[in-house]
Amino acid sequence: MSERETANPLDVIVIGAGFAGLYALHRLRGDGYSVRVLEAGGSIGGTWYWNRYPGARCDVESMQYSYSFSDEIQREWRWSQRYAPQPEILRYINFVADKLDLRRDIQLETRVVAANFDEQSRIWKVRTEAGEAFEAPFCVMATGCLSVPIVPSFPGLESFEGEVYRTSDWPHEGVQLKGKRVGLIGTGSSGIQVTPVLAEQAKHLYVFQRTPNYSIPALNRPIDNEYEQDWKQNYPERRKAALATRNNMLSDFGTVPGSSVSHEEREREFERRWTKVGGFGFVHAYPDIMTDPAVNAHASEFVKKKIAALVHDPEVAKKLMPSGYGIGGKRICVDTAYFETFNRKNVTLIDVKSDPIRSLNPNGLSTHSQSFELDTVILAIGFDAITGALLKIDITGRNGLKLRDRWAEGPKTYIGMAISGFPNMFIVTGPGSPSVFTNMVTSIEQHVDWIADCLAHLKRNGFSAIEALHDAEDKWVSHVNEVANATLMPKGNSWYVGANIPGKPRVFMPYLGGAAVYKKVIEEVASKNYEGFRFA
Ligand code: NA7
Repeated sequence: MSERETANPLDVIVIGAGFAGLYALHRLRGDGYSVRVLEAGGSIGGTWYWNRYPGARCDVESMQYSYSFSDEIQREWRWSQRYAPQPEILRYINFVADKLDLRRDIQLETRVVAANFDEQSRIWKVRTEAGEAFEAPFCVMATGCLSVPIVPSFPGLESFEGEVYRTSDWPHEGVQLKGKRVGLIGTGSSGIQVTPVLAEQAKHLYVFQRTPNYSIPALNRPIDNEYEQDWKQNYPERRKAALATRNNMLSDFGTVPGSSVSHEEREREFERRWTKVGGFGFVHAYPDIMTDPAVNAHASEFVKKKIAALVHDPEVAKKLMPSGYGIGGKRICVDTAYFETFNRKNVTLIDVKSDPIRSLNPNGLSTHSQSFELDTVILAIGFDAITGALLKIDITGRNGLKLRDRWAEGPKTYIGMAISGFPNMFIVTGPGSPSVFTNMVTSIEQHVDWIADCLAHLKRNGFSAIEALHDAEDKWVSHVNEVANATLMPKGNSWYVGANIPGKPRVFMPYLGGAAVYKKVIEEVASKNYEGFRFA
């Protein structure tokens, strides 16, 4: 037991100090609990602490991708761009932490490796990599949806004599690429963001692409005073309105089904959104874009046509065009001059689907039919998404039940926040919640507030434990699957279904019913005395 804990018994252990953990600390401390946040990183910020590769940027607009709980904070902070770059988001997070005096309850460089629920005492016992122990009746998992990078398994990687970097763990001091031959592996969101910046710095950039992605121009721009003031003056109403949308964010959502308008009209609308709206706003054109195959196919073809127009070499353009899945089948990317970058003389695209990577060697990388001499290899190969961080911790619930066994066939939660057999443990934006399909910051606030209200309910009623019921969980999981299967989204080999991790059960993990519907569901659960839970 840590000294600190002996001196001051904890009520809640929060694991993770990203957006979720920080707000959990603020809210729960404010409610009078003694809280300790344990964070693996050397500083706070979670996703925005680790993913500091050049070009890293949020795909949700800055004025919305920020905490809403404090009007003072949202008025005081000034965003510079429509889509904030990573350093600015990290500065914002640190600003909030200082303003709310959060740091005194956060322990950094503390990786949690195990959490056991002691049934007798109804206490979670948490152990860290360094062997420290913490105890508290409640545990909040604020461990993030994209926080466990995939460990590369390229044969010969260790023999490579150049430098190897991961976008998900970029050196704080930056990387010098001038004059270097750089190989980038991975063309997901991270690869697509980093490519144009690497191309400007490197002597030559080789992009090793396995699956092409649908990417929409961000149309990023500086925030002008008028736009900022408009938001700031209308923040309360806009935040409220955002909660009534399917993504917890305001966007130019089309309401007329794409299937009910002509091909020409859709074409005009896609064009308008591509050139004037940008980013996710492109797919917000029609409510049936992810459900109607014809509308989805039209949007997909439109993007491919744009790629053909942007990329001068038709062979390269063809390689960059997704095939075999429609837009949304994998996470849609948002870029700044990604496709155009392949017009540069110092950039080469290599299709490693048709010619897979065989190995790395001291001087570079070999595919089955070619060899590339490289000075630097950059890995942007993705994450063990949504469940990775939870399963990395050895979590044991009642009766010695291991979460790893419980979820062997895929994650099961009740309303994305609780797991049957694991009392008093809450997940922030867990599997079975809308999570990555929403403005994460808003969803985080919503979850933390729900959890705090739930703890208040326990206190009021003199309960010491709460646990999701097996039946309620089963019903929720069936509902999550049913809703996902009514869309085209589970069809792609995406990290949404765990397809990027060999052997991971293929389950569509986020809830696709929409954030507004989900809000009603969780509010109703609470209003019905936490229906679907049992208390002790
Ligand atoms: P992603 O989106 O999972 O992308 C990973 C990329 O790496 C993707 O193009 C993969 O190809 C590729 N990859 C992974 N393993 C290999 C191997 N072995 N060989 C070649 N290529 C490989 O991760 P990101 O970090 O870009 O983005 C994650 C999320 O962060 C993003 O969606 C946003 O929400 C923010 P594949 O598609 O599997 O064929």
